[in-house]
Amino acid sequence: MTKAGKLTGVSLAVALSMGLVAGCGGNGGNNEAGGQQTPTSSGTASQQAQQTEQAKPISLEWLGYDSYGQPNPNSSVIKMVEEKFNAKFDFWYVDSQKWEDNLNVRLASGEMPDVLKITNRQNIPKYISQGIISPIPMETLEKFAPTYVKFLNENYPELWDGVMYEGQIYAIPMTNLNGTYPTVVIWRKDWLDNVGISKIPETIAEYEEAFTKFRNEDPDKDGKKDTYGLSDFALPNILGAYGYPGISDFKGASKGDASKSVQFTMKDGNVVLTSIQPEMKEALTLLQKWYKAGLIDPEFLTSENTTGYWADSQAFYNSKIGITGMSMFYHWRNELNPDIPDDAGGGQYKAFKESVPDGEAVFGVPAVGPNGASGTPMWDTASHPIAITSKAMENPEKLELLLKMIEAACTDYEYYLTLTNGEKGVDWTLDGDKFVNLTATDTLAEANVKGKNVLNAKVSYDPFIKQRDKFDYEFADKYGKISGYSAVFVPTLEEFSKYSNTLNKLTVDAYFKIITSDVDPSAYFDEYVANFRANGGDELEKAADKAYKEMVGQ
Ligand SMILES: [Ca+2]
Repeated sequence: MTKAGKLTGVSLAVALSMGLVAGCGGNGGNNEAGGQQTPTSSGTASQQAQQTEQAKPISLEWLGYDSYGQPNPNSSVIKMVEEKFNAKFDFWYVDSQKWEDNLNVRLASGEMPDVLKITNRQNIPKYISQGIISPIPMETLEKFAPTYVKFLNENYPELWDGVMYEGQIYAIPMTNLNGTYPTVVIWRKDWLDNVGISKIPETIAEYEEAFTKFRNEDPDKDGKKDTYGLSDFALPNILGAYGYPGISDFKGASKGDASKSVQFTMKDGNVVLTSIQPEMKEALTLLQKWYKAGLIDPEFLTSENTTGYWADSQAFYNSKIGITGMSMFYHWRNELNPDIPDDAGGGQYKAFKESVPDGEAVFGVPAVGPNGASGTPMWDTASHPIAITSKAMENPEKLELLLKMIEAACTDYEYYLTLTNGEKGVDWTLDGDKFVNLTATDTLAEANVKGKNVLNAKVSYDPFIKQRDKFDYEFADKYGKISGYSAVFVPTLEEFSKYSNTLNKLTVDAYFKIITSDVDPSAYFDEYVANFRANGGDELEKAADKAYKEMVGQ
């Protein structure tokens, strides 16, 4: 049905554009006349009716963006897209601070946009059961957005999982380039020099040697034994030398954020919980040894971030520890951008240099463990996917239009820049190859009003981003391409809300206890695992495996 309709539309459009309609009144007019009788005698009138019908723009009720401000329908960006695609946009605005609540009210009253951003992928099954979103056939995606599909398949294949239900695709994945760079490893290079280590440590043995010297050989040369190797920000890196880090953020987990310790990974084709894997026993055994040897700052219990922005490490700024991490390449960017006046590097690098002007902070790599494992935790590589609603699916041209817009956003650089950065010559310009942002100070709301970041449907196409923000991503590619661990996406589970707080607490208590006391790591870890399983861990793991397999259609 839909296919036949679509083909008719296409062939008519082709006929019109070639000026072939005249003379084929009885032939081409049959489907498009909206069921009305078209007398053959009034050929000219029916041609005009057809042309008007054909020229009528496809309208889209649009909520395919992060709505910080209400887009001005007369802005040049919106007008440009409307002309390019013969489209008419009707913008929904949902306060981004109250997105879920405000959107639910409108959906519940029977209203529905055509294009819908899915802020929380966990909502997909709910939207399906409410009849709000419809499956998108892969063949349609490949037909109208081939470049985008190829880009996903080659760079973000994992993202299809999060938009599926019972094996069908319900939204178009959107990507987060920064999430592809694992959290960083930052060393005090001047300390390494001072203790006679010329190579940035790479293996667990090399890490241990550096930490031992940092503790015992006065790397800051003040004559006092007042330095340590590491604190909490480097712990996931050390766990990662053995396997998926059972806690990805010790501060967050100990403050009760269960998502920092209750995570899933795949083992032998099954979804498993990370913190109870036997590799963690080995890692914790090592950390206990390091703690006893004084290599770990005892204040790791309350975190090296004692105040301010979460990525700040006061212990590192104050020359108490020789390694930090947990944050992104741009936080610690230590090369200055010649195009930014008075550039001082990334925010955390700047803070460090203000505290220790002669200190040297450099990028390292995650420790490689005895079996070759290594990696730091990664942020999500997914951004909010974009769905088409069941209302929009009544007219196949709407999905087609959405996909053509997505395809254009990853095949035409200047078009992409217009969608994300505004009007050429007004909001941005190109100086040779160099992108120059003329309205970088726009707030998110101001940007939306101008039509920036509204009609790209959240597409963020890596090759274009790297072309636009060349300095940043050349830097990122030089230092940030290290190994990392990213969690498997699992749909909403009742068991997660039911058990995750208890499980997080058990994990935090056990990990801290093993590191800081002289319990037998092996026996204590086994006891923890048994406790964890008995207190909902087992049930959660089984539910997660089942939900994952249901989602991908296994
Ligand atoms: Ca000292």
